[in-house]
Amino acid sequence: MAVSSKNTDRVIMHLDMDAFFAAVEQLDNPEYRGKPVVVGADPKQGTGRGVVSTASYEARKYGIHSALPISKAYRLCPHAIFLRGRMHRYAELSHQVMDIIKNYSPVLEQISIDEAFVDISGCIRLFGPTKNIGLKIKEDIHAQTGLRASVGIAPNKFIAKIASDLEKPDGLTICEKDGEKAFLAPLPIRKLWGIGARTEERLQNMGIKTIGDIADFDAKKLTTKLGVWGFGLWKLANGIDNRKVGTPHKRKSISEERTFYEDVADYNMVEKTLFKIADDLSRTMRRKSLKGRTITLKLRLEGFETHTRSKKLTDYVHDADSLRAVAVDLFRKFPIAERKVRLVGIAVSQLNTLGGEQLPLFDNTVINNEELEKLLDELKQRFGEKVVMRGSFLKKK
Ligand code: TTP
Ligand code: MG
Repeated sequence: MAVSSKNTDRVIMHLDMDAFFAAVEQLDNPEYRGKPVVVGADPKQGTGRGVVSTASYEARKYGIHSALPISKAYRLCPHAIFLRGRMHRYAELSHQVMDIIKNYSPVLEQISIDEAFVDISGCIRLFGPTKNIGLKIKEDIHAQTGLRASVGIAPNKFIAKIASDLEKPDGLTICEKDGEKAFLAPLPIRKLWGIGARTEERLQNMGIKTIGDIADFDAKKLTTKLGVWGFGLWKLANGIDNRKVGTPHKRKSISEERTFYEDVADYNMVEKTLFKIADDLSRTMRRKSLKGRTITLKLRLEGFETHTRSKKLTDYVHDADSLRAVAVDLFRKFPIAERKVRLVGIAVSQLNTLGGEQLPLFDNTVINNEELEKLLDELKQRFGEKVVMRGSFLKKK
């Protein structure tokens, strides 16, 4: 199979902050430095529910990592410092970091709170060879925020992302142009996007262990075995990826959920929690300028039995009232048979971006409901949760 595309002459950087939430806690609380810090749910002496958001590198030595049940983290290292997390502060530092990077190149695509791709092709003349740029950005971030980042620089996004992870923490890994295949070849296949344990096993059964093995495999055969996806993998393994920085990755859904401290039989409480989730989710969606048409209720019952129920609407929505109404309706219709609830969540899919339009703050005499909600969000963001409340919240039931 012939390869039609080659990497263009671009230099892409991927930057990922080290142990981000935990590092911020160690920054703000010097007494936590050098110690195992775990940010996540309350461990409650080992009986807590929920999961680890992240762990400092000191805590990772005990086997603690993101998404691990918090009770397990507690068993692995009971003397760790367990913290709930302060999203506002993390968001603040995230903005600061992104602003520092923008001094080097405006072509920046932030992909999570602590991660971004940056096209630095244009700044090589100004700042010298790629290694210097990487070092300078890392140093700037450290000098201005006190935090450490790991950086990967490569001819494309795919390799830059792999590279930033290779020497974490405080890493700087560079893959030069025309060195793509050699760079990737020795790496294990699980470093490729989308390869989970099952595909890994399947590929290993075909004698494929490294990315180099995929690159050398017959592309046609791989496509026959794995479908179109196989060809995509083969291209990546050969170091080919022409996605531009700034191409928004299309998010499929957005969701929010809560685990109860104890399974609850009080369905009123479940509905109240759905209200709170709808509020938070609506706020996040408005901040990201997203609307969606399918609303899904997620329900986990005692014994870990998980169900979802969805409703497709005729309009795209993101207002809290719609999310609440649909979620509660789906919940009321669910044949729950007096079982207790462990977790509830709401997801919104079939998303549509609103083109990031700006809210005209006070220059608009007529403010509709949607604009009002956005305005309240802005005020809350600036002055804190409790500064404003909608009239309907104050009404007694
Ligand atoms: P990551 O960059 O995946 O992790 P990290 O920065 O903590 O550590 P690393 O040095 O390996 O990059 O995620 C960034 C932040 O996002 C992380 O600090 C906490 C949050 N997060 C969660 O809340 N839950 C998760 O499952 C993950 C993976 C991250
Ligand atoms: Mg990180």
